[in-house]
Amino acid sequence: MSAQTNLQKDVLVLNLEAQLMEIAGELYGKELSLLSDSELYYVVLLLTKRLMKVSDGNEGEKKVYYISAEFLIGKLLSNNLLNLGVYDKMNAILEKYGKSLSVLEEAEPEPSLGNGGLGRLAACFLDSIASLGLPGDGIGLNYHFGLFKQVFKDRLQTAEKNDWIEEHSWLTKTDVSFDVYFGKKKVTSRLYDIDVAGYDSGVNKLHLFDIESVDESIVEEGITFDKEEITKNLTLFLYPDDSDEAGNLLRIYQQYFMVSNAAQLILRELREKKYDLRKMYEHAVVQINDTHPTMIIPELIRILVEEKAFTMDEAIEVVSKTCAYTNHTILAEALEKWPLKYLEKVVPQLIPYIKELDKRVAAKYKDPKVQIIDKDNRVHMAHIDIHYGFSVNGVAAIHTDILKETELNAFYQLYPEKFNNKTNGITFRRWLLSCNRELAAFLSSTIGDGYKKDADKLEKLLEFADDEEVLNQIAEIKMNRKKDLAAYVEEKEGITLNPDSIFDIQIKRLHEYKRQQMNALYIIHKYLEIKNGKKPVRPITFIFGAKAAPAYVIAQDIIHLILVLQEIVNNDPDVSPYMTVLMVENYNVTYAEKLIPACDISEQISLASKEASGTGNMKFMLNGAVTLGTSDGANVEIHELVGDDNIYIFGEKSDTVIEHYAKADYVSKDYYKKSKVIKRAVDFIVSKQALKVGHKENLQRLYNELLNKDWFMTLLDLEDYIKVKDQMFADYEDRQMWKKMMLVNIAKAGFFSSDRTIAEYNRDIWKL
Ligand code: 26Q
Repeated sequence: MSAQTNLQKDVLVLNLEAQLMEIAGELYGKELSLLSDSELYYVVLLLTKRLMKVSDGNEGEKKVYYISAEFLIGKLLSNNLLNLGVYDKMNAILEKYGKSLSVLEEAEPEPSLGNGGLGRLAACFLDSIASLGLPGDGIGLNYHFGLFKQVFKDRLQTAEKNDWIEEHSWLTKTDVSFDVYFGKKKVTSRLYDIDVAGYDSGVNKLHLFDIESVDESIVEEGITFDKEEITKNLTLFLYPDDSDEAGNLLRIYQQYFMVSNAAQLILRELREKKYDLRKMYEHAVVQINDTHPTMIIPELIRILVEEKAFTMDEAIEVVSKTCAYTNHTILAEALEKWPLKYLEKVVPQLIPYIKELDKRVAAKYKDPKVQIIDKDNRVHMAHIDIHYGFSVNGVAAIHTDILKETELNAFYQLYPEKFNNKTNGITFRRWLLSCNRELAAFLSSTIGDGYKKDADKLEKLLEFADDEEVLNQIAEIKMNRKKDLAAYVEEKEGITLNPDSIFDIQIKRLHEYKRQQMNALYIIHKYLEIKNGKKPVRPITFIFGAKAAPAYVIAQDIIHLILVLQEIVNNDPDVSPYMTVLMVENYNVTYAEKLIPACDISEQISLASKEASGTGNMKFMLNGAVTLGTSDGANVEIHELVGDDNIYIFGEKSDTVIEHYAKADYVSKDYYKKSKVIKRAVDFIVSKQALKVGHKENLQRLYNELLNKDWFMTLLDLEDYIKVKDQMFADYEDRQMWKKMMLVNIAKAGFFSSDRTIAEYNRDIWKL
């Protein structure tokens, strides 16, 4: 039965207003018109949950389980109503009471169940899996305080807990509960589900496991808590501090808790459907999102051997045919290598299996690069995935090529057939239809509604590339979003933005390889130019949003520098008419939905070879921003699609960068000495003027890092960056040309729909 012919749902939809009244009565004993915004939000939330409950699921003979430590789902109200096809109807009802969905959204807390790209990708994938009508559920953890909330104090980042779970929420407590053993220590889990509504399609589930004995009260100041008390702290935070042993152990506890529950849930579903476990791979496929869920492999093998009477050979074969691995990074430090002794402490029951997997590899292959347990007794989690899974994929074409040719070359030699590329994508429901309703409506009126189900149809827009009317409309919509953002920022940050200025935006996790510091050095350069009388024709607004891992010292220093620049620039009467700097506090999905539609220039400036894909770059182009980027990750594919005339590419290419690393011949000081412009910008970091506003310790450390190490080669690309960025600001004044670039970027964004990505996963890997 398709979603359209579901009678129960149709009846509910026909009676939305009566249902709202009924729930308002049950919950608050009040009429709708008397409810506060947050009360009304809960009423609409409960009705939306009811709608999803009576909707059909996506059924089939085979199902994908997308296991991930992160699902950065964002607020759900608008998105669920949109996907259920009742957004406009609900909004019209609310308007009768002087309310609207955008007002209620303000009352919704954002679940912060992810760090960044990897977690947001998992959320886009769930949306697309459901929207394509595929049977597939997500499995992860229900972190009570998720990722920390960022608060700036004295121009430094501090961390607080994000208390996102309220009495009424999208979580539904289920009666599913499993025993999970850490050696002999038993804990009990509890499953909470969040419904995932497909767009004009069935409903899937996001399964989030929690521990019954969790205790929120053990959190003290900020995000500190007793790391030893596993039964109380296991599901409190997402990836807490990894700077000490207890933090690392906790991460392993979380990972095993996640996969033990996942394995039990999967086996239980297979049993309920009376499938033959020996043919498990015909009914289940497990997608392992980075190495965080890797222990699912030895765990499934262990259960099959110890509880289902499989031989070791049989268990390994069946599990290997079931599991597939996605790699999201080539940064060595981000590839998990757990000391064997940590695993022995947390999950002694897995050790014989991990050793067996290692022994089989060692017997077959002598190359030390492909061993599971290395000579220092560290367990390489990715190596388990590659040897004992049937698919290994990278997340953008250049990334997969680098994996094959460099980082994982030894494995590619062994298993060329396992390697494949799946260029990332984004859900257009959230990143266009929902966050930029005016643009979506304009596109519909120009090229029809077809693009909503088939993103490639956006290309029809190219027919209007010289239509002045269309170009002006697109520019006007951009201006409207800039005004919206300015109003939001005024209220949240108390800073005034000029919508007539150019909005240049870099939003992503803070990491040296992403090179926010290079953008900061440009800002210093521009500031000093203006001080010397070289005023830009149009003011520029530089916007950042980024959280840094609490233990990542240099990343904290970069945030400090940007906040120092914000203070200096915005308060300098010679300069502030021409430029503004803003680092928004607590950047998250909600903020992204307001920043992205308002952006003119999308900063994608990672050191070539280091950004696996990037997905923000796709969201920006879809909303008509022009990319300023290096030849890295998905920028390469954006460049191929839009052509040289519609993107600004600068900096060294990945081969050159990889060669610098191989030869260890990059010396940042050489670049500093050679260029007056670079020297002047870098020196400003420790100038009297900067030290008056900032802290010597942070600024000096960052200065030293840039001069003496600069591992991610900021100074290598700085001059080219300045040149190309200045060119971009000049080109912005050719309004006709710029508007056309906006149009081409929107028209070519169809390839980056996660519906395309998921269709490829299904075609090549899952075969549902
Ligand atoms: C692992 C072990 C110990 C501590 C932390 C971690 C850890 C946590 C989170 C490692 C990696 C992450 C997140 C990685 C991530 O977000 N990667 C991004 O994935 C996106 C989706 O594929 C890509 O677009 C980005 O290029 C990539 O950086």
